[in-house]
Amino acid sequence: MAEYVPTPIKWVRDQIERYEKSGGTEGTELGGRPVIVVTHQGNKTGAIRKTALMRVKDGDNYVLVASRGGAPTNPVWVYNLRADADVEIRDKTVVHRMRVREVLDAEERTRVWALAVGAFPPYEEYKNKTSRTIPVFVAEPA
Ligand code: F42
Repeated sequence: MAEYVPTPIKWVRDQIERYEKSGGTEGTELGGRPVIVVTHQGNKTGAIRKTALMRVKDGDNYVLVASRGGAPTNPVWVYNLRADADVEIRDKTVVHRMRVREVLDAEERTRVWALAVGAFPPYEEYKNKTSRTIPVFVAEPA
């Protein structure tokens, strides 16, 4: 069984820990907006990794936005999802087994990006902060 290796970013690690330890009843927001926890597999270490993301719903699906605050480089969880599409998404007290796929179609990207900005307006600022194309994934029930 692979081992869970937490992120070195303390505030994120702490939020994920609070979220999960409370069974999804605490630590479920950022700035008053809902957050999800994505569990995925390290593509280099095979370790279990967890990432907190803003909750963006698209029907039964979730939209995962690799914004990393508009940083010039992708968050490395992108490479994990590209390598292994099987993830778990904790949305408060419910954990869903899901499969992710990267959004590469321009029309779909426009549609889901609008959903993302609706859920978390700062995504638009982040997009304008970097020349990087922010990777976007859709997670669908497995
Ligand atoms: N980040 C976003 O990009 N979008 C969001 O909507 C978002 C919301 C959010 C809400 C609450 C919160 O607490 C954090 C939030 N974050 C959001 C931050 C997010 O949770 C991540 O911290 C951020 O996106 C950076 O992700 P990252 O995967 O780049 O994290 C780094 C710092 C990290 O954990 N690095 C590890 C390390 O040891 O340095 C390695 C992690 C890893 O997956 N390693 C892989 C492996 O094999 O184990 C290899 C990866 C590779 O290099 O290929």
